Amino acid sequence: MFKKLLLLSIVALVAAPFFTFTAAAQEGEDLPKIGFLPGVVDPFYQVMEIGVNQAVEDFGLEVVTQYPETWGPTVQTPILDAMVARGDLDYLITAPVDREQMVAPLQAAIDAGIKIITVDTFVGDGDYVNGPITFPLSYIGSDNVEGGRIAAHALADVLGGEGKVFIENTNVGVSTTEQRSQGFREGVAEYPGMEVVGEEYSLDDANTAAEQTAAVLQREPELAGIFGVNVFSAQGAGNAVLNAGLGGAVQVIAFDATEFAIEQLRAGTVTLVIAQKPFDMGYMAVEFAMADWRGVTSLPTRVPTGYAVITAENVDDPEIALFIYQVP
Ligand code: T6T
Repeated sequence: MFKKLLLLSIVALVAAPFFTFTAAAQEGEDLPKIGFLPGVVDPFYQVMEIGVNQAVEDFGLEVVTQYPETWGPTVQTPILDAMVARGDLDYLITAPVDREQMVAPLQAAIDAGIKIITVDTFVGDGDYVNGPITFPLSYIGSDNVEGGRIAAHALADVLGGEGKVFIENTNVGVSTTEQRSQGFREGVAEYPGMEVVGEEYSLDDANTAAEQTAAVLQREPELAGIFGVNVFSAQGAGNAVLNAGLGGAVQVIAFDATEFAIEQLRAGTVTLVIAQKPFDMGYMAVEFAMADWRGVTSLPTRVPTGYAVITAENVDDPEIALFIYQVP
């Protein structure tokens, strides 16, 4: 199975599309101003910002970046409103933190003449052609249902297709983590000997995730595996397993390749780390803004960016290690 996963990771590496519509700005060219509004301060979005900044530099643009301190519409909405009120932004690259609740604030940005590109997360159902929400130019991000399935098959592989498993999630209403959970449940359902015995929501807080996981370890002494659906849920789950002295006995699959997750992989607490490609998301979103600015009218409304699947066996391969989220 690990061979299959490795193959999958290589396919994912090459399958990610790359667009080069744009060249550096010409002398005297009128240029757009970009806003970047991520979901929260975390290594995933910090690497995405590196991609945004690289593209902004390559194209000679200006960007205004604002980070919400914590996850949620009540924190992200006023920041978005303030970015709209500035009156000088042409494009907003953003990860909406709730697929329903961020629709109205984003619609207000559109009404003010700002074009939207969503990165990582989406609004509505993510189908910006036939879905309920079609105003964003594009949605650039991972295929999260597929990510959840990769996690399920990896767990099934180490567990021999048998055992009770648990999902440590973040918040209801977040497009990415909902889809990861969905994909994971679909994957687990393919193994008659496996059962999902619970799912908790930590509100994107690693300490809460650790407490919730610790309680599940107490309640379910036969628990064999855990899927941590993002940076903080995986971090909390890994710490709880370690504190309970169950490192290596309860398998943890970590979504998001932070340096902490990689340390836990090397220590044997985490079995597998699923890396997304936040740099690509950020870079391509700026490219799309520039392409649109210059008159390209057929930009894809959905760009899946692919994964790198990191195991103890391949973590030192430079072509894989490239996808670890390194924040200076
Ligand atoms: O997993 C990423 C991101 O894809 C998700 O939408 C929210 O959580 C992260 O930012 C990691 O903390």
